[in-house]
Amino acid sequence: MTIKDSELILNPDGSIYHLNLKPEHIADTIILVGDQNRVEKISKHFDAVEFETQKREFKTHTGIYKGKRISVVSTGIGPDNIDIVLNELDALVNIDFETRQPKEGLKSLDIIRIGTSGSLQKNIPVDAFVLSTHGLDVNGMLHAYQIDSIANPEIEKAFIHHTNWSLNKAKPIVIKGSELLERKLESKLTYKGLTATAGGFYGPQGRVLRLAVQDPDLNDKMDQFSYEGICISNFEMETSAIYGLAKLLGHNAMSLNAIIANRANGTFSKNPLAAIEKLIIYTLDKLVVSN
Ligand code: R1P
Repeated sequence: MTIKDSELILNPDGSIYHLNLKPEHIADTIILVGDQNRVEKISKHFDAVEFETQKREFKTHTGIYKGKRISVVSTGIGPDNIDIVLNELDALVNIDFETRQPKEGLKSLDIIRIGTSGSLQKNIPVDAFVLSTHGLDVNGMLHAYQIDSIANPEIEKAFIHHTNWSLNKAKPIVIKGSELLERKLESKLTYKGLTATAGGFYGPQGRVLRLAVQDPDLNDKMDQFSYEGICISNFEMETSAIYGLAKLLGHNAMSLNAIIANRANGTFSKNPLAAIEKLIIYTLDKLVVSN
């Protein structure tokens, strides 16, 4: 089946619509960051940067770190942007742009998010690193896809029951990250847990400025939720969307977040930039260790 011009949109130079990339521009290992200014904070550690581009919030640097080819791509904020980034990265490796058809023998990318996040647990302090064993999707973007094969109905049911989840909101979905990448990236420095992914920063994550939220107790209930020893470690805006689309498309994904706020005790990191820098160096060095 040929994919129509309106569905797979290419720029006049043959690059993909939003990311502005051609297939040869990306490595098989991709680091995703939210903030476009974080891209050079990673690529400054590279031995060499071979390619750079930016369109809107989507900035890419591809280069070599200690002999390994890596691309760093900024996603901007939120699950809607992840829909664009994951679909376009997959198209770059798994769709032939000439014939506009999926390639035979699909390629799997390693996709690692280096993000910032708020902890929901008192015992996960600011400046800690969290590795997300699962994404807990509470934003709904993934419901546009056929997701039965990636869902975890038992944990989802337990979460819906525990929080008395409103039927007016998107049904929560739990998606597991890549066990392969989890083993590669974990250490005694990484706290582990379920990472909740919201579709907004304020109300959707229970922050009240001037507007009342639908369930003011939701963060406390999330903090107390536990399923067979798995707790909800943190709240951010990308992980579950990355895990869901990566799994559906056949890629490996893992999310690491520097905790810059502790929502349970109301504290904020004194030096968030230093916490992120530490996580960047930690992740780069873990990625180049051979298994
Ligand atoms: C909100 O301020 C943004 O910061 C977090 C959230 O997930 C959201 O994208 O991550 P990044 O620092 O990676 O963007």
